[in-house]
Amino acid sequence: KSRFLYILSALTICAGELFAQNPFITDQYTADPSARVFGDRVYVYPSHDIPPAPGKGRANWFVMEDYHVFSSANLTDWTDHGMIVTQNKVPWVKPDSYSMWAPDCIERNGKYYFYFPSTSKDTTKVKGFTIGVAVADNPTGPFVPQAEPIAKVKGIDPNVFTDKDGQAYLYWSQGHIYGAKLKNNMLELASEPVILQELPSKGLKEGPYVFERNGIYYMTYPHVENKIERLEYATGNNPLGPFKFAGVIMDESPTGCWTNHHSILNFKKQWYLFYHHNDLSPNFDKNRSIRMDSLSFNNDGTIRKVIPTLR
Ligand code: FUB
Repeated sequence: KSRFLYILSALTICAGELFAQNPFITDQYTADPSARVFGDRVYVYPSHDIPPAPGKGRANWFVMEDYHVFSSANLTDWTDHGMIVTQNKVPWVKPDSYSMWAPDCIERNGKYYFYFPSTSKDTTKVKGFTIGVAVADNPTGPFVPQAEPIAKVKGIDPNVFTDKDGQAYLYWSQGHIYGAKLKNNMLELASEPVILQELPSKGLKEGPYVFERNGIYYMTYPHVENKIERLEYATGNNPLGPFKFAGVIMDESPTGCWTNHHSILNFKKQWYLFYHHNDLSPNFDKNRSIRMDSLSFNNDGTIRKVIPTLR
């Protein structure tokens, strides 16, 4: 009997190695995955971490020059469609700032709107990070960046949610999470930015990602209380809240990657959590890799905690 159990456990380990999918992009560093279903494929728009090098950005920090988009019809075989936006081709971005942080992309009326944060070269207009848009006719581009960033937005981590009535909302973070309505052109705010109320008040909150399921609006976000980010969520009846804290989606990294940043989507009747970890760079957590795991809900709409498939 013990020999049988030994063989069974060896086979299980081999099968795990054979079918292990995480991280699912391994030829470059990727982070902050924004996953979307367009047509019958999943498209992932991540940040693109590059290894630190003299003359490139700030030492020991995030170094991010451009964005790629990846797609898959089966969540196993991924195509890299190449670079879609790069810092020095965006008119408003400070050249060589290497600060092309977490993006998002959404479709409206057959056009694809790619939102990305970076530092502005015109500090008389905005100091630090702001958010711009690049527009394309296809999910893989070519994306044409707007000449100016979105007015009245200061911060990082854009996320766009379109409600059932067609109203689109832009969310972003700057210590807290902000939200505002977008105009139909998807390029300008249609309301004054507000800080979303009743999320936990202590600690950094960033990386908002909003979705709706069965009439419940889920505001999901990484939250730092003790140095490392934990994915949490809050729920409400309205896209701009108020939201009430509802639980933890994923605990802090047990191996110390201090950021996590995610998106949640439904593809072929299964929910998935996309997130990141520093699997391919265990000694430097600013070179991260994107991962995914399935996610499920309890009958009352609460989210079951996702245990990452870390090796
Ligand atoms: O990737 C750079 C920053 O790290 C993102 O904007 C944050 O959400 C964190 O993941």
